[in-house]
Amino acid sequence: MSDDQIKKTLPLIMANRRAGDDGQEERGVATKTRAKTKKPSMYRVLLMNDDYTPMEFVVSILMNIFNKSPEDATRIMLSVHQTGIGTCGVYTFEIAETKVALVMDAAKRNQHPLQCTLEKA
Ligand code: TYC
Repeated sequence: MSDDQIKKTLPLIMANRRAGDDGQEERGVATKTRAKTKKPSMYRVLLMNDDYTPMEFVVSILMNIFNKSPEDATRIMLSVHQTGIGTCGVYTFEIAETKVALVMDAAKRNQHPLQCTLEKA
């Protein structure tokens, strides 16, 4: 670039900088950051004790639907057996609702009276 070209171009560059512009065409993209999503409400999925559902069935439910290890599944099942109720996990509403439906469906298909519900965490 010649000295003459620099003299002509520099004032334009400075004007663009003052305007907060990089000299490129505007595209209407919002660049201000702001929280656009709210934290979703969370729901506890609860398992109820009963006198008839086999312990092994409850452990398999906790492993297969709630992705628990055999050790955690056994611990949760025994806690429900001893106290009457226990938490399988805490999820967003749609996931909690789906897991409750999967448990109730498996219990029904296997003719066990196992009950599973959700509550707001
Ligand atoms: N109480 C059941 C039994 O003795 C076992 C059981 C545990 C059932 C947890 C339901 O959510 C439950 N076979």
